[in-house]
Amino acid sequence: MALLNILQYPDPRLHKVAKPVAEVDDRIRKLVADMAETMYDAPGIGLAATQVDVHEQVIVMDLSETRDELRVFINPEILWRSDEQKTYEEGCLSVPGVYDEVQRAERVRVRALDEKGERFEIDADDLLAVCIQHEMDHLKGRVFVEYLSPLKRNRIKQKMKKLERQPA
Ligand code: QAP
Ligand code: CO
Repeated sequence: MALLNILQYPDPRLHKVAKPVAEVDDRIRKLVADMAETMYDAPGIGLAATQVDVHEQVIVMDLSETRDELRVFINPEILWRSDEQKTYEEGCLSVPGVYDEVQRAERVRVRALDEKGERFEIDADDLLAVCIQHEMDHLKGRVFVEYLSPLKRNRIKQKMKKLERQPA
């Protein structure tokens, strides 16, 4: 296992579009293991491959208090989204220290492959629905701050540039 480097906004590589995984093989399972280690170390609740500069459709997530319920989504597709929207205060490992409200579908039905390559479907609500939509956005090259006003986004860019000059 290995810790991976997490790209920091506004890195242009965060806007690359991820390709579907052709085969869930040992290479992908190693990526999943390394992404999980990176997410737990951060610590975070979700991480998309795009954030570690791998442009393939892989997401890891763990919303449990005990940090022992890893969820893996490979080639995820949204089959259905509710008309009802919900606002949630989101953050992102690629935009540390920044939290703001984003409006998304309250519930979604998702189809994906797990780390064995087996297809599954889930109905997600609450934080799971928010997190899946946030992470699937990463695979399309979209970061949550792009839903905020241009004024807020520019302030965040300036803040991130300052942080870059003074690394923790
Ligand atoms: C995405 O985000 C998410 O700013 C996952 O300093 C977040 O794991 C989906 C983190 C909220 C839905 C709701 C953020 C860690 C972790 C920070 C994360 C930070 C340290 C964010
Ligand atoms: Co994120």
